[in-house]
Amino acid sequence: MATRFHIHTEPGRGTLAAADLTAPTPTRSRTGDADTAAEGYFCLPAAGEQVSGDALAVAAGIGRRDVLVVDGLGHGHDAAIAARAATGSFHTSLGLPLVDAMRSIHQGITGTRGAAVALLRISPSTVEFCGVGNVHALVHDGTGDHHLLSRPGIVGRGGALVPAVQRRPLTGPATIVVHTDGVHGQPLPATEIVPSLSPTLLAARLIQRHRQPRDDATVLVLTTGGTA
Ligand SMILES: [Mn+2]
Repeated sequence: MATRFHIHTEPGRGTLAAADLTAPTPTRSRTGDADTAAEGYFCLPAAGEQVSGDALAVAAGIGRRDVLVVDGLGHGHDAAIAARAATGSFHTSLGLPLVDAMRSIHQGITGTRGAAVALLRISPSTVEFCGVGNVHALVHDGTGDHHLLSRPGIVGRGGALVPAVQRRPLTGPATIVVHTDGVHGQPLPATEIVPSLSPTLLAARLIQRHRQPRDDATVLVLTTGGTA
């Protein structure tokens, strides 16, 4: 039996519906904002492909979530190998500052075709972002909409990487959207972020409206309760 059911309909645009099936004792109570910290995502392969060369991971720790969104160069099997290698390196570098975690992923996937990578560390009061290549992130909170900027480059290719971290304080509840360039080639316009939707429905709405079928497509939506 579903524990939550969400439905959203717009005239002429169809209906989105999602059912959540959750275990009786959610592990997310460890994050410190148990009632409002949630995630929803879609990760789809390019049209005609069996596997997606994008991947994502969310690791919940004490008072924070660590997030990876990776877009293996191109699409298909070899892109998926790069994305899987990045996911493995992400999990072994969870305790590190984001810049060091990015460098560790860079080393870990050298020899693959390379990837665009975004790392986020989200607590109720702050979001940190470290991105290299075309993965976009946007924070919507009470103060407005804020794009988080990636540096150009390819993780796993070439010499030393020079990643940088952007920090944003969060004032109250926030909705954070991270997406690869298979969902809108550019950063999504802030007007597309509808924070009243559940994370799963918002992710569904974004991928339904903005997916570019020739590429793998990933959108991840995270909500946070803030410090209030
Ligand atoms: Mn892509």
